Amino acid sequence: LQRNSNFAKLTQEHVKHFQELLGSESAVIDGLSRDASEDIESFNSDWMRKYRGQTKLVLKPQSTQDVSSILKYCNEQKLAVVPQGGNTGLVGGSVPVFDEIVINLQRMNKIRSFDEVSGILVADAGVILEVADNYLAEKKHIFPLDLGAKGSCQIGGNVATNAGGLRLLRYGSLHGNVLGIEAVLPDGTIMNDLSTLRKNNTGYDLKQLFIGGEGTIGIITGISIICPRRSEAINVAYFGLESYEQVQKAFIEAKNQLSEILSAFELMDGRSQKIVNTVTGKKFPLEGEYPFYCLIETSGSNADHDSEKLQNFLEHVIESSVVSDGVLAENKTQIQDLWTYREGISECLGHWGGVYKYDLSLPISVLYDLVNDVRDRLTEAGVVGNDDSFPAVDVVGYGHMGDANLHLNVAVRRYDKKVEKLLEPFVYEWVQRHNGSISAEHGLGIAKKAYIGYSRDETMLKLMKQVKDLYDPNGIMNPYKYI
Ligand code: FAD
Ligand code: 2HG
Ligand code: ZN
Repeated sequence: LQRNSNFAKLTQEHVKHFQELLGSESAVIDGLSRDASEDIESFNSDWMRKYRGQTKLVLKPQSTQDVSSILKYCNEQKLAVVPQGGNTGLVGGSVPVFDEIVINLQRMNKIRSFDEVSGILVADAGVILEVADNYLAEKKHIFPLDLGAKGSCQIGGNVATNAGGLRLLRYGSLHGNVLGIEAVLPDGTIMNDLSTLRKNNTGYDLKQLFIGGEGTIGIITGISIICPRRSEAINVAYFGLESYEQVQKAFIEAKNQLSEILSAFELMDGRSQKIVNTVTGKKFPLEGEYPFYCLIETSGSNADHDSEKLQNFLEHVIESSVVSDGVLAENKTQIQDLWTYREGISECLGHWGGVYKYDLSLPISVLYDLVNDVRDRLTEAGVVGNDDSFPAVDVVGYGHMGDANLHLNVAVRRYDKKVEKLLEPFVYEWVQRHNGSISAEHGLGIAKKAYIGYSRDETMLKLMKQVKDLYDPNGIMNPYKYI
């Protein structure tokens, strides 16, 4: 990959312009004049520390108008930019590849309005997901998205990646929940589609292009989103199972018996739980060890009714030998503790140095076969094992079972060409053969750029390129990424 020479290189004059434009000097993290390389490092490298750019400038606009002025100037000057939220993305989309200017939304962090009757929240894109959810909790509502990175990711970043997360099976995707978007196009045009209408059939629904667009056609500055009532009663159960067959049976039973109160059905294989146990030193929630575990959450309005339902469900699945053992959280602390066994996996996997990550949609019946096939493949090739001489530590599978979304992760001690060659294109071909998607919820960024063809045909790619060219004719918006 080479730097596109059509893009201008940052000069003192540009920096001076931005300093004047944004007022306070602090809006510019590192101009050419100051050596603040330490400061800038965290904006240049991603959460996994896998991708690293070399920007010399981070801009932190405080208003939609700021974003508009910045982009207008960048477009005129042919300065390439990268929109950045909480920088928790897992496909290298939020950091520069070369010297693109980072436009970080962290200062655009105001809740604009909340309507208690409709449950519609309007907020700046830079509001941190957990902050938005805490605000909504006070109003007895819930943000219809939750994920492990909630303490750092921003709602604008969530929308830009069309994040799925832990409760999609209950609340649905952002494509349905986001009602409006305010975004700035590369030429500085403000697209005000910040509708708070639930229904609005007036032509093309252009905001959908920004949902999951990964910052390639504009910068989202505000969103309006419909938020459900927060459930009074939350219950969590964690259980161990002997096979993936049993996991599928448990899922059918959960839908059958817990139906409208089911809010999460998550899958963790035994190896992923072993890794959480090894890295954190936390003891397993259950006595014995099992090849598979599931975490079920229910959210409803009647605590007694819900616990009874869950209790009955657990008794039933244990009696019918679908589930081997299970535990029910008895209070908030235990609920949170059980969730750490699921939410903590990602971070723990990074413990040895690196991770090859695959975020896949697959038909549920074959979902775990891929993990077995990949593990066999790496084992046969002699690259996975317990001591330092092996590049790979383990192959694990976990994910959002309720959405048929598998996270296949290969934890490694070092990134290794041999391991990489064994994994790719093998994984992508496997997914294509089973009519899956190479990205269920993380997006493509730079990590999956070369593989989009496994999930989209030539016609689709051509149409996407046409959209990109229409919105961003100079190509300044998050270049070198998937499009
Ligand atoms: P960033 O990482 O900053 O950016 C992501 C992409 O969006 C980039 O391409 C960037 O250019 C673009 N972007 C960011 N803000 C804007 C904006 N305002 N306008 C236009 N483009 C923008 N993802 C899931 O889907 N489900 C999960 O369960 C999940 N769990 C995670 C758990 C952990 C521990 C971690 C580290 C990540 C997880 N992720 C998950 C991935 C990540 O958190 C999400 O993709 C999240 O939505 C990214 O938000 P962000 O603000 O950090 O965006
Ligand atoms: C999750 O569900 C996230 O925990 C992260 O989507 C998955 O790290 C991963 O591969
Ligand atoms: Zn996930």
